[in-house]
Amino acid sequence: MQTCFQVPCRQGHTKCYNVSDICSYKLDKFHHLIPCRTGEHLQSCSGFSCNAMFKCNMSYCIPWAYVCDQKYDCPQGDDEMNLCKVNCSDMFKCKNANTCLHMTNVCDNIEDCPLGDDEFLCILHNLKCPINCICFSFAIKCVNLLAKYLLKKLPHIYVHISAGYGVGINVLSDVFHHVIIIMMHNSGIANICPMSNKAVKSLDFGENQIDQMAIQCFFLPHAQILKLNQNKIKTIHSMSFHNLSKLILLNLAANPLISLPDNAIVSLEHIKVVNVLFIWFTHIGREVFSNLKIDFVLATDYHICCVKPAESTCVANVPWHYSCSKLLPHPYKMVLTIISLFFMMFVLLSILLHFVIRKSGASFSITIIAMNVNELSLFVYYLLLLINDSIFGERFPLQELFWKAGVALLPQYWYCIIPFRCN
Ligand SMILES: [Ca+2]
Ligand SMILES: [Ca+2]
Repeated sequence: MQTCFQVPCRQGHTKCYNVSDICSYKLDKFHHLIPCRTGEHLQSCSGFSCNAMFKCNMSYCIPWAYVCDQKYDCPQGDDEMNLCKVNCSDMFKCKNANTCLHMTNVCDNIEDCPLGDDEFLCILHNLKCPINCICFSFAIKCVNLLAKYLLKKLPHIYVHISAGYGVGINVLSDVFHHVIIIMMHNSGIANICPMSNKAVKSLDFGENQIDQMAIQCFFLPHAQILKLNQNKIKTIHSMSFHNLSKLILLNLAANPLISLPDNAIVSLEHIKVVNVLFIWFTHIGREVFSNLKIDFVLATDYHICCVKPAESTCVANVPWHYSCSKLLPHPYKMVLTIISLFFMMFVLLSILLHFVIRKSGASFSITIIAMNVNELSLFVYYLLLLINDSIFGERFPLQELFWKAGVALLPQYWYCIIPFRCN
């Protein structure tokens, strides 16, 4: 059993306090009173004088940090009373504190306020807003900006540039080091690779002329939103979206993309929303979303909904008659095959019987045989579907367009187009 060498909080208890803790009010990180949780060390303090602490009226002592912190610490609340109504007349009042600073302490490169707010806006002091831009505090918005007006580093954290002339992606590394939100849509940008910035969280490069997504294009370790919609991107490489580990939203809508390979976005471990609206893919990798916890897939082409994770929402609805697994949906395949076989046998038998017990003229024979051959051709058509189904198997939904355009369908195509039989 632990022996108490100091003053025990309660008689017979092991919890103790030092003599220096007497009448000293302190809270731990859970806002519990220490060292004696029930305050035995704060009794009989009315006549106690405080050493470098604030003395509550007729009571214990509290650290100065607890004074005017908008929480009542003294028994009568005098730590949050009159002395907190400080009015710094002709002086600078610090945020969340009762400190008044002389104006010579403001913007002197020394943080005098507890939160450093006396130095916060000084970086904008004497800063000239570039021509064709509007500046407000740390925000800058430019229209028809010429690159020659961006010659020095600027401290803005919100940057909106539209229709810039000669203003390339290099502004991120050369000018706006501290940018957190950058909007450069419709700025005539043709190339964004390589792009590096450690601060930026949201990037909008929509409606530009970007056509290439190079390997290892980005180094944006804090980026959460990346908009590349309405560009001219045709191909995404397997490592195009590396070093975007915090990305939550990727917008690729309305790009002339045709392929989304297996490893296109798997490195985006925090991705929640993928926007591929107005893109019609000819190839989608079955594993394109593997191990990703996507919430929303925004798509126009419903084929991508066939590979989304089960728990995520896909905006394009898969048509009711369409199977996400095979060309011939499993429950109907056997029934269709049996019916087709039955009709084939029936038709063959009908032709055979007609030859065996023929009683009518030649024209009637031709009509009967032609009708039966026509019926037989439908069975051949179904047979071709069955063969293709076994060739593509589970991959069919992702290769439907390839199938429609490829040799696999050619026999069916000619088979359909000659007698105008198929839709
Ligand atoms: Ca307080
Ligand atoms: Ca200062």
